[in-house]
Formats: sequence, C-alpha cells, structure tokens
Amino acid sequence: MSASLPSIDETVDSIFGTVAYTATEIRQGLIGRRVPVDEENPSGETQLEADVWADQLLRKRLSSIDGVVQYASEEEDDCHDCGSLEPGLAVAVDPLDGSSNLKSNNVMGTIVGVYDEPLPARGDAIVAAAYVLYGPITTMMVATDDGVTEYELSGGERTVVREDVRLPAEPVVYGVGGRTPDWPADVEGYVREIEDELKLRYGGAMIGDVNQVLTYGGLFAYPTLESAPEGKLRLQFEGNPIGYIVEQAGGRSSDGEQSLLAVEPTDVHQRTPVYVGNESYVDRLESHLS
Ligand code: AFP
Repeated sequence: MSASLPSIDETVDSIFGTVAYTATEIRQGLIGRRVPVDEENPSGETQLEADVWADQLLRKRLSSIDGVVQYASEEEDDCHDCGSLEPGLAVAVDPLDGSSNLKSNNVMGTIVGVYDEPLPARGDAIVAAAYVLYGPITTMMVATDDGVTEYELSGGERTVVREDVRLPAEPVVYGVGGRTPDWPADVEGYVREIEDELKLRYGGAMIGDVNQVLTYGGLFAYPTLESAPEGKLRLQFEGNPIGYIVEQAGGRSSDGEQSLLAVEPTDVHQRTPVYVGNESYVDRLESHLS
C-alpha cells in the first residue's frame, strides 16, 4: 500500500506540536550556549551557539515529519529537501529570533512559517504560522486561516489561554527599529506623528515587540533605512509569518507599499521593510511613504 500523504491540517498540527515541545527544550538549553561561534549566518550576522543548536534541533525534528518536504532556516544558506511525499509543505524557521538579547537576558522567540509552495514563496502561500515567545512565561501564538490562538507551553504541552486573538481596537504601543539618524525623512515624519499618540515599546527582538502589539494594539516596524533600503528583517522567516499572523488577528502588514504577503520572493534570505499592526496605523504609514 503506497504511503498516503497526511492532510495539510494533520501536518500543520504535527509541525506546531513538534515546535511546542522543542521550544521547552530550547529554553532550557540556552544556558551555556550564550557565546558566539566563529561563524556568520547567511545575513552576515554573528551566530551564537544557541542559534546553531536550536536550528539543528528544529531541522532534525521538522524534517522528519511526513508531509514536510522542505526546511529552510535563517541560520543556513540553503533549503533542505526532506520529504518524499509530494506535494507537501515547506517550513521556514527563525530558530532564535532576537538572539542578541541572550547576552542581556531579554526576551527572544522562535518563528515558523508553513508554506504550501516551494521556498522562496510569496506570503500568500502561507497556510499557517506561529511564534514562540521566551518571556517570563513561554507562550506560542498560532495562526491558521481559522484565526489566531495563544497557548502557554509547559513540559512540552500546549494549553490554550486565548482563542480568536484580535488586535485591540484602541492602539497603545509602538516600536521602530534602526537608529533615528538612519531613518529616511518620511519614516521619521511618521514616527514623530505617532510618538505623540502611543507609548514606546522596543525590545530588540521582533517577537517580543510584535507580541506587545498583538496584546495592546499599535504598530511594530523595522523600516527601510538610509543605510539599508531593504531594512533588516528577512521576508521568508520574519516578514511573511508575522505579517500572516497579524493579518489573521485583524491587523495589517506592509513593506511600505503593499501587504507583506504580496511581496514577490527573489531569494530565500531577501530582506524587506516590515510594518505590522492596527490597520489605521499601517494605512497612515503607507500614506506617509507614498
Ligand atoms: P538578532 O537575532 O540578531 O538579535 O536580530 C533580531 C532582529 O532580527 C529582530 O528580532 C529585531 O526586531 C531586530 O533584529 C532588532 O534589530 P536592532 O538590533 O537593529 O534593533
């Protein structure tokens, strides 16, 4: 009898169940892995032992799931073909987002985008996405076309704490990456406008800052910079999954002109400006940049 391909929902649930119990192990394994290794990731950023170790753990486990046919990571140059059961799903992983926060013991995360097309793919090929937040409590935000659910993770188990997560209607916080002198004038003009309306919350790990926006409402941006017109964040591993999650929670995402999920992919490690949050704030941002 030929092996039958599991359904997309079954594969997605296997992926997120694997990420949930692996996240518990990642959190415990951060101790003793805070030092840099003599390597850089494909984006030219120095890697920590924890980056490499978390990536190896996730690749081994996610690649062995029936229905997963491709694994790509922010920490590795190439995609890994890992499935024999076509068509299957592709996973794009940022194993340890915000790893520079490890030295200062601040929050970090793990991001997973699940695509039903080979990578690099447009964000509208995402069928599900999730992030783990290593905060005072380890939580996991999971988005599918049915909506967004928040879990607490403990002992490898997932417990639902919030269903149908939606951005609050009254935004409260904002965070914008990069340095002020490096912002183009239109970005600075927008920030000067919203800083009179919202409270600054920027912690240096996208997941921590995005989770604040999903909890309190507002805007997170890692904008285009004078020194880096494409910004810093990666489309496949950060922009698309987070854009999908925020849009499923009733918000908007943008690269400054369009939804992040509509950005044409050119390379698995391509960067993009990232703006996500309440629709009104993202709409205003696009007006400022146009
Ligand atoms: P690291 O993983 O190198 O810490 O970068 C984290 C990140 O990719 C994203 O999580 C943050 O939003 C952004 O970079 C912070 O960048 P800055 O250090 O330039 O503020």
